[in-house]
Amino acid sequence: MTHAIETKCGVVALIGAPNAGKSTLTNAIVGEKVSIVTHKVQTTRQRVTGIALHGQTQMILLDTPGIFKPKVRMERAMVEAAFDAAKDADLRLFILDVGGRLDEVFMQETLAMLQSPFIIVLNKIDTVAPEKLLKIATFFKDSKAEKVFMISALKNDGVQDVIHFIANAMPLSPWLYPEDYIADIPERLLAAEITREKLILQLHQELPYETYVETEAFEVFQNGDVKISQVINVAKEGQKAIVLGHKGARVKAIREAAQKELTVVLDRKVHLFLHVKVTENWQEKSDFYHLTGLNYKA
Ligand SMILES: Nc1nc2c(ncn2[C@@H]2O[C@H](COP(=O)(O)OP(=O)(O)OP(=O)(O)O)[C@@H](O)[C@H]2O)c(=O)[nH]1
Ligand SMILES: [Mg+2]
Repeated sequence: MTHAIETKCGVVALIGAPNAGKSTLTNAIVGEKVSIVTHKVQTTRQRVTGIALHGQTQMILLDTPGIFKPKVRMERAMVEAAFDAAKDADLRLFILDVGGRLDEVFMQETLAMLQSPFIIVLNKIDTVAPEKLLKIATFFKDSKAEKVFMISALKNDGVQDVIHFIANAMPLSPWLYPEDYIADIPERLLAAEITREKLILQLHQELPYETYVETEAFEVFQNGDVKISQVINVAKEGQKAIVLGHKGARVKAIREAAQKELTVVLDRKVHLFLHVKVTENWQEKSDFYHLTGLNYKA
């Protein structure tokens, strides 16, 4: 008699404050970059699905926008997307930046909202002294967490232990994605995200939050090359000048960096075209929400 090998598969939500390192950890678990990362808060705006295999277990990772007190529509939609992901998951990872200011009220409130089972992941341990780490770990001593991990997602320190724990916690199930899948994101949205990452990295003001990138055309030519046309929407005329830069130098640098990465990610020659457009109040327009899968009515 033959036995089929039992496969496991489940959904894991990564939750935490903005900039805690959720996307960095998602990428570290997947082993490839599937979610954009920058030093600025609110980089991730919508749910991003990364997929990783560990032995016979497929782990579907939901990277989410940070949890914070939302003020405007887009922020409400982002926070809602994070909590929705947590609700659907088989396991939750609550990720904290141990190097940052530790807001006890925030931690308590988030813990109170998180359903079980969840684990706590203390990230960026490369930035603090062991005494501070111990103090933080003590804070979670009586929480309902299954376990507290101390890692550096950036330096890939401790990540294997987290992967191991997640894989063990997944339920018996067929895999939901083919074996070689590492992400579930439409190519147009992925392309827009990559450009947005380069945009944030090039701009130093508050401006990144006032922009959104939209892929208008994604054409594959006979020879396999792809032409991608995108619009960088900004909220005001003055912001357009900032994105363009002196004689268009900044948008050129953004274009070159994004094109280079897209060529690698899509594994084909990419011709990227960027247009900067003023779209007043884009955060109040429903198109943006439909494109990114956020709830306009949040
Ligand atoms: N030193 C150090 N930096 C880290 C570590 N993990 C992430 N970072 C950095 O922290 C910053 C934020 O990382 P992200 O992964 O974008 O954080 P996030 O939680 O996804 O942020 P949002 O999407 O804005 O909510 C980036 O500059 C990362 O390089 C770590 O273990 N150590
Ligand atoms: Mg992120």
